[in-house]
Amino acid sequence: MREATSAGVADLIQEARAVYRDDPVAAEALEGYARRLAEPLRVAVAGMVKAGKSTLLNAIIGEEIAPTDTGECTRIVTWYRYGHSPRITLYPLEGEPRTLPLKRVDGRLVFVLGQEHAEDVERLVVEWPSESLREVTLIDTPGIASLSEDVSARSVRFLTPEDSPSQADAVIYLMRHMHASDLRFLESFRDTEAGRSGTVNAVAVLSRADEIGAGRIDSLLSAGDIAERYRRDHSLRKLALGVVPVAGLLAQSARSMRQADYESLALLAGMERADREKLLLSADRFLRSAVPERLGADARASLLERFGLFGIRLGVVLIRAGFTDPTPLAHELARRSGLDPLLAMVARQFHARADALKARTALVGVETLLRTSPREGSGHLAAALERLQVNAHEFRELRLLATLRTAGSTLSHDLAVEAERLLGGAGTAAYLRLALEPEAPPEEIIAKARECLRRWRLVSENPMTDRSGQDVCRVVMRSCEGVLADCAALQLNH
Ligand SMILES: Nc1nc2c(ncn2[C@@H]2O[C@H](COP(=O)(O)OP(=O)(O)OP(=O)(O)O)[C@@H](O)[C@H]2O)c(=O)[nH]1
Ligand SMILES: [Mg+2]
Repeated sequence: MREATSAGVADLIQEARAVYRDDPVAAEALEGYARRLAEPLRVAVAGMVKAGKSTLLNAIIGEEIAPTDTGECTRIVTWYRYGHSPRITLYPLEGEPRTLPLKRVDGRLVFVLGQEHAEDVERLVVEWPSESLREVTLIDTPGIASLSEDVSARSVRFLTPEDSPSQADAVIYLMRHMHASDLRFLESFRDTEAGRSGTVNAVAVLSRADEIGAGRIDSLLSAGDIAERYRRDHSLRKLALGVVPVAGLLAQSARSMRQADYESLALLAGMERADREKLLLSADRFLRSAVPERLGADARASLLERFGLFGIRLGVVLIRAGFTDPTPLAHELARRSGLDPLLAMVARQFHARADALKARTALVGVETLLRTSPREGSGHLAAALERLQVNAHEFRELRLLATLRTAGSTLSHDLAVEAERLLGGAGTAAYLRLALEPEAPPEEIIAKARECLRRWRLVSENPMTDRSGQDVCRVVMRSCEGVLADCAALQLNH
């Protein structure tokens, strides 16, 4: 993002603070937007009840700190942000925030709410010294469409409030199958950002992917096929920037694998194949069987809870294929869980655009304020807001990407696909825009960017290209020029 845009948005907020200085509610909101600009990007993890949100969040952070049981805490919006030392703060709906004790049971963090009921808590904030939280604040949300309407409403209010921008800049949305209610939620998340800043800001996860083929060893392949189908699905394509299958439980447990897990898996790997297959036919059979003798009831239950039948089967296959040390085995299990492609997508789509996404949230905030409490003398604010929205190239890219995905374009299919890529639809790095290898040297980047620029100029000058097509060409050409300008600046700096 160009610094001028960031600075422009910060200035706009300052001006708005002067206009609204006698309105404490507006002033506080504006102060919040200004703070948000300087903080890490906020990414919420959302989805239906038991979609696997908290488990996936643990996998991303690399520690088991989000509760995944059925306790009160799963009903509270919980923020995980970077802090030098661990700390949990409870913000009640009424009264002062208070620090909760740090308690671990069996390696897991436990929130001790004391007298408080989930309904009376506005949010929990967990500060944690995890590297993965330096760039992004993750927010765990209670299940949408849960049996309790109140719990569901909390998430919806938090993510898609009616008269302010969403508390989250972007969403990782989990679904086990695609339901109408998933699409409805994604639609309303997109629509909170609607109006002139309309963009698509969610990535979708086909969650609990290991359960898709009833835990068979090829489950993740089937999940991959389904995700591919969803990716092409017309209604979802408009609402999510991509779909990836992830076995969150496997990812979480692999990242925190213990010696005891490894020993249990090794015992199973040592059994006769036919016996083992019979044993692993169902969770019930696995828990109740007397073989292998040395695998006690507690160890069985723990292994099943932590890895699921699929994870156990995969672990055994891998040990038999030569992964005979816990560390390489854990890495391989994590690799196969599908977590890395999700992290890469989040990095490409969210981290790389963090400044633009945060600036956009702030603009939506100021715009809403001007609409809901108009003021005498705020004309210059409205004009500055409009200038930023129309002229900042980052916002034009985001808007056009959304338009191409929702309304489509009059361009040929191939050109539309290339336009999406050049606008940063697959990520904003130059090599991604230009479909080059990550290590492409600057000369290659420059040559390809010039070639694209030439081609798109020809398209724009072609009499067959109509007005809306020309609009696309203009923004795409500007994106190509942006890549060239960045290369030139880099070379100057060397
Ligand atoms: N097999 C399998 N089970 C999973 C996976 N992810 C989560 N689970 C299990 O599903 C149950 C719910 O997981 P959570 O992570 O708490 O789901 P959630 O979406 O946070 O649930 P709520 O917050 O209560 O809506 C737990 O028993 C998890 O162990 C997965 O990838 N595979
Ligand atoms: Mg949860």
